[in-house]
Amino acid sequence: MEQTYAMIKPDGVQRGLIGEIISRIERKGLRIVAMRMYRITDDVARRHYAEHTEKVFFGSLIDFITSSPVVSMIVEGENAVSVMRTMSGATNPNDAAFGTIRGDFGLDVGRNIVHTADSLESAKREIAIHFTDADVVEYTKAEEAWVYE
Ligand code: IDP
Ligand code: MG
Repeated sequence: MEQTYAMIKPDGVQRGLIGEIISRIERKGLRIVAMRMYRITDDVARRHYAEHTEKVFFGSLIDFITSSPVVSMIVEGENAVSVMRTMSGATNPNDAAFGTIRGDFGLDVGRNIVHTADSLESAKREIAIHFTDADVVEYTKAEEAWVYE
């Protein structure tokens, strides 16, 4: 089982998409093992998006991600990292396929509703930024016998 990090960004929360997004994760058969709603601090935002420090959009990205609450999750399942990336869709919602979260709900690259870790290494780094070990709940879901062969 693999763990990935996912975040419903401020626009997803403000647009009332928390339930929709969590529902898609659940319907896929993935397991949420940690979840928290909070306002991201400037320091956490800068660490989360450290790879983009030099980008022209970095300032507006930090302002946006700290502007309103987010919902952070650790999602577990087979190939969870790539499955959650596929579920999110392309970074620019205008290029994202319909059926993906960004493709179905977004129109602007700066308001693309969700963040999902792009690799196992990023997932580990991001989980460590947003959660402690005590936040993680280990359990099995009865349906998993019907999700995995
Ligand atoms: P990702 O979220 O699909 O992994 P990244 O390239 O890691 O995409 O970019 C991080 C976030 O920065 C994006 O989700 C988007 O919100 C924002 N972003 C990326 N490129 C641009 C841009 O060209 N203009 C404005 N915002 C951008
Ligand atoms: Mg990224």
